[in-house]
Amino acid sequence: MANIVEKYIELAKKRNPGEPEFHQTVEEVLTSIEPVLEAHPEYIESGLIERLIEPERGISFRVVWTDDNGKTHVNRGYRYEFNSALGPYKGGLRFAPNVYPGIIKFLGFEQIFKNSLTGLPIGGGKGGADFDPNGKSDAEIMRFCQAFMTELYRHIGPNTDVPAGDLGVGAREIGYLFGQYKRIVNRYEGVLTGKGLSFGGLAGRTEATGYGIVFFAREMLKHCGEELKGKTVAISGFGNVTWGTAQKLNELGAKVVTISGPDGYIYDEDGVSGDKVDYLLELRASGKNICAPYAEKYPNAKFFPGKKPWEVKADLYIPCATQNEIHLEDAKTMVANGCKFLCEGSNMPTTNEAISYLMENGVIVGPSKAANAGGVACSCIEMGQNAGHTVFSPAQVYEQLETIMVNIHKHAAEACEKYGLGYNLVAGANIAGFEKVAEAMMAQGLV
Ligand code: 2IT
Repeated sequence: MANIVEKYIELAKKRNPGEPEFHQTVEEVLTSIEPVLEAHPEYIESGLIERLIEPERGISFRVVWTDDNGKTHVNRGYRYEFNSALGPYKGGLRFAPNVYPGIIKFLGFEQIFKNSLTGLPIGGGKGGADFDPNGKSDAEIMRFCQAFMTELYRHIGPNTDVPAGDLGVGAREIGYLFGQYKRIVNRYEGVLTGKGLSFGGLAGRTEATGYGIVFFAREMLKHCGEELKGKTVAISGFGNVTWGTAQKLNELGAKVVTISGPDGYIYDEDGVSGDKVDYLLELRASGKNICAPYAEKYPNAKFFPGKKPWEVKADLYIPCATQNEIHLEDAKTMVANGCKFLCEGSNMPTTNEAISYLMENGVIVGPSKAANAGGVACSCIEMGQNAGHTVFSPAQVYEQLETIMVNIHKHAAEACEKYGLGYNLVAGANIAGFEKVAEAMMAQGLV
């Protein structure tokens, strides 16, 4: 079976040259599901894996907009509609200068299994543009979003493909994208999630990803006979996910000692709590140089320019910034510092070599596709709220979110157990996510 899996990994590399992020996730997922493929030869016979690694549809389009000085700019927009076996394509839009097909395909592929793990009826997709929102005026952001949607609208719909935010796409961008969609199609419908509360957005969606990550981490610790209370936690990033994560960690009695930005990281021995957590939102709005202003405002905090927080001694590490922020060298430092738990907040923050090293050295790893699924789960609840022409209360949302995260952990833990892999959540999440998609694909025939 190892040979067959190797063959598919090679196929993905050959068909998608120069896209290492996509190769990385295909390798991670396919290697994990080897035992399932052994138990189900019909999956191989029906070309299921070959179909799974090929997006159902990939759209690339020109986005033309003018800046405030009247200068014309041309960007490239994308939407990869990866898999619709479980429901309409669902996944965020990322606006960042490094966006190219390899990033969107990695995120879209991850999204298939993440969405499956939520237990909700959503397929996998992802999109974005190589547009840098940093330093742009509000009017420029609006014109870009309108130009982007002027092409995207024809490919999406509440029962077809429902985008949301990701890095560089927050409530403001979703608002502009929604306004343009509505203007073009002349229908008021839940075609995007992460909307503002005044026009169909879900209470709690902003903090949902971070809260979900902490619920997942709590379940990991509980499984190992430990609790979050009193634990020291090193986290990275400064955006919505970091904010929600820090908030919930504080609420559950853990101590957050780091945050990070493009300029380095902050070590705050007193804990990032109270108004310091709210201050993250202000930092986020500024978009750049996070640490220097934090250290200025809270002089007890230490600023380590150009460094990552993984050199800090902590009980639990939660990367919340972006992909591949933990490399093998970081993993070695973490193990040397006695790390026991890593819970991935951002999508694929750890390289495959780093994950292997951590697991070989007894670290429990909670993979992002399971741990950060609370965001997309709440997006699906927002779709339901819009389709039902109703409004859910924050309490209703939080209760569902917690139940979903507890179940994701349970199903991932059971899946690895079932295949004799012990408590291996990386394999368990891939297997549990895959099993449901595979069953649905088999039932729907060769499409
Ligand atoms: O990575 C993710 O799960 C997201 N950016 C959220 C996707 C969504 O559709 O809410």
